[in-house]
Amino acid sequence: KLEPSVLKELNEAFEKLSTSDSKSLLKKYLTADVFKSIVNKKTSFGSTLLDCIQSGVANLDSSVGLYAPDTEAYNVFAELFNPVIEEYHLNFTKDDSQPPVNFGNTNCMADLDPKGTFIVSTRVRCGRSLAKYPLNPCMTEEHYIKLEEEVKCALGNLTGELGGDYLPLKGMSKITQKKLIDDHFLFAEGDRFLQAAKASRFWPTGRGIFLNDAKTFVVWVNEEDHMRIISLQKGGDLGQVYKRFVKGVEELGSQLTFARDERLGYLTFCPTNIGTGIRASVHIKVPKLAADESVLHAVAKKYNLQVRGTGGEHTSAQDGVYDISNKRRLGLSEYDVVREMQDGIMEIIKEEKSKS
Ligand code: ADP
Ligand code: CIR
Repeated sequence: KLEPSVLKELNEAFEKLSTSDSKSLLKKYLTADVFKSIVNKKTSFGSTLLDCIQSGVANLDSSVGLYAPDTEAYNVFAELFNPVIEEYHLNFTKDDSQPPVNFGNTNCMADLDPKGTFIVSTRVRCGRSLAKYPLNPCMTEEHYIKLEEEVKCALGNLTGELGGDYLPLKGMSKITQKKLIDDHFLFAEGDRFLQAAKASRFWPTGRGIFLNDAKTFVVWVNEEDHMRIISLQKGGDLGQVYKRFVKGVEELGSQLTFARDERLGYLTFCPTNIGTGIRASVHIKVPKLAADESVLHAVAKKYNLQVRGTGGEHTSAQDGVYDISNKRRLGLSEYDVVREMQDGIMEIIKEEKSKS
């Protein structure tokens, strides 16, 4: 049932990947046996294995290299997704299940740096898909337009601290766009990993950003995921950031139905974002630990944290500012995910202070 041309491309892709020196999880887990067992499968959306792996094959420097072209792909291509998920989310096995949603007591998150010595800013975001729309590679131009309209309407109902304006990317001046990116509010453009995954079709149609008046609550529409819900502010007060985040997610969740799987939790385009969808990060300066970046990475790993550059994923640090966040988002509750980041950052600050 697979078109011969797709099968040919898949065989070539597998050959390219397996003879490469790619360090991606895709290469590690797409063994000859797994390939053989899933190469002919298709989801009811018509997605093939090629749709899952094409980004990692085109970009051999991918760390993961795998995307879910539709929510069914997690199941249909489970033999590949499961081991990738297990390693990325630090031991979430195929027999494990995401616990029920639990944001916990929002008063329990702290100010991680009350004197403002280390932390420049704090951000908590989650990825969400809307259950009634397909994911990026299966979306039509009309889907993008309708989804944007629906989310815009929900955002328009936010009031008080969360109230603000939606700015579509279409028609936005390059100057405004660049400023929003430089200020860390807006997603970047032209991500080659997403482009190769067919996630950037019809760009900029349907894409945009919502900002509350204080610019502390942000929602991205139709970038990598249907929605990214974000709370951020200067300094290290994770307590304030988390409270606002939970409020925003709950208010939007009362108006929109998010795609959720019983075992895998919230479903997103990238398998690294499933479960809670949460990445809680600080922009932090730890010059002593970062004197040798491999030391910083090793310390972060000890606390289940991930280090990124100042401009986000696949960027480098500017002026010694690193983005450090929780790595896993699946297998533990929302509260525990953010606690993992809080506890780890406190330890990192302790280690920085103790270095002479
Ligand atoms: P995501 O967080 O959505 O997975 P990125 O890693 O690309 O995606 O980051 C998106 C944007 O968020 C980038 O501009 C990045 O600099 C910004 N960002 C991440 N963490 C923080 C933070 N703690 N404070 C300010 N900006 C941040
Ligand atoms: C990659 O594989 O490098 C890209 N597709 C992005 C993967 C997401 N990375 C992450 O650590 N969350």
